[in-house]
Amino acid sequence: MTRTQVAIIGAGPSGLLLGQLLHRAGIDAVIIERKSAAYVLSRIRAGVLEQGTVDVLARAGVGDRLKAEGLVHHGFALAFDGRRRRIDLGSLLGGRHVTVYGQTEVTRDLMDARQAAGLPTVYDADEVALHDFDGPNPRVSWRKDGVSHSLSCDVIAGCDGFHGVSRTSVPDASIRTFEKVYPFGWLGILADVPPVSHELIYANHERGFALCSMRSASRSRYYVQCAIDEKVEAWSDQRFWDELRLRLDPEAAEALVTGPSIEKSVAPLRSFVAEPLRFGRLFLVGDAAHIVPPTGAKGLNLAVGDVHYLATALEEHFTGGSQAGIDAYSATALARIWKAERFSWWMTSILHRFPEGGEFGQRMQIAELDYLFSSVAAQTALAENYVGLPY
Ligand code: FAS
Ligand code: PHB
Repeated sequence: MTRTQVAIIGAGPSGLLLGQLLHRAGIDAVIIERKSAAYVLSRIRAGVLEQGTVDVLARAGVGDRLKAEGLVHHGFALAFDGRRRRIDLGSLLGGRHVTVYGQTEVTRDLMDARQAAGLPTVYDADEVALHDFDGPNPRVSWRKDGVSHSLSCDVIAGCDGFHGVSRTSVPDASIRTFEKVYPFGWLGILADVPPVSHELIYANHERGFALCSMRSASRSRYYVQCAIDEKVEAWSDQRFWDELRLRLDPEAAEALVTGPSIEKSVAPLRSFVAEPLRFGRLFLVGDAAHIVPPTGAKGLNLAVGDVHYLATALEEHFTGGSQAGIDAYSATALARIWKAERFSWWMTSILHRFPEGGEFGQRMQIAELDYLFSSVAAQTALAENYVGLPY
């Protein structure tokens, strides 16, 4: 294996989905992944899929299990001031909705499809490096089991996440980054207990933000806002359940079913965008290009949007000889990315405790939430961003 059309760096959702769409368009691609497949599957991340994401996964031929097992949600709740109010996505948006289906399952479906098609994926690749992507003969090299490898290609897709090698391979003078680091993190728990509610609950509480989510009718995913330097070791399951219960409205606190954690972790929150997303034959995709605080459930969905744009552009290029799509990729993707960055920042700003914001800041949050539930226009704006803006 010394040449392919597209070298994809990273076998997370972005890389696997791009590989799947390119395969269905008859375009050869090789995925080079730093970790093992088991490690990639062990990461617990996103849970809410936009309708656009569901449609792209169906187009990629990996939508069957999602259709059978995904939970369609027509609304979600915002809890504040001791009360819980519902955002009725269905009535606000004429039936549009979101689907709850864990990123782990999306990744598993994509891995299974790639394996079934016998497509080349290199796992446990060390020292992955990108070469000559500013010219006509880009190349990717890596080492595996002590052997050096080199792969020539026409295009490199940097799908290797925030800590990957692709973005950092771009000369500093050629890239601009925009970043906001939030003064807190999320402590998340996964447990085989029934969810406290049939829909998600986002809670603004004086002790801090909390989120009640799920993966199925028998597996729940909960988060509480925590200190930016919080250590997961300091949180027994019992301490987590006690803190979560304190942040829920009385009905939810009463209904909460607790149990042993399957996974427990702390995630930092940041907003981040790199511009542009194209450097000669290198294209940045997903978390390699941008990060959002998970409050708006946009991270995975934004990655799918990037993949949709790039796969369409590469198909036009390789099968039709057109440059238009790849020339427009960066501007087209960034227009949608920045709108999702705004929404994720806004959801984070109205739901979390910001100590430095003081009493006035907290009153602004309550005013924002009160206005939201006094205005159909405001609720519709929230709803259309939550279910996903058009591609
Ligand atoms: P990923 O980071 O998923 O995948 C990148 C892949 O590249 C990884 O497999 C990595 O091992 C590999 N890689 C890295 N460096 C490499 C190198 N040098 N060479 C080869 N391979 C390399 N989004 C939500 O919508 N909701 C959430 O609740 C949510 N929670 C999150 C919690 C955490 C802790 C994190 C980190 C992210 C969370 N996200 C959430 C966002 C997340 O779901 C991402 O948007 C999604 O994983 C993006 O997918 P990728 O772009 O494929 O990046
Ligand atoms: C999740 O289920 O992990 C989840 C759901 C919605 C969010 C963030 C995370 O906004």
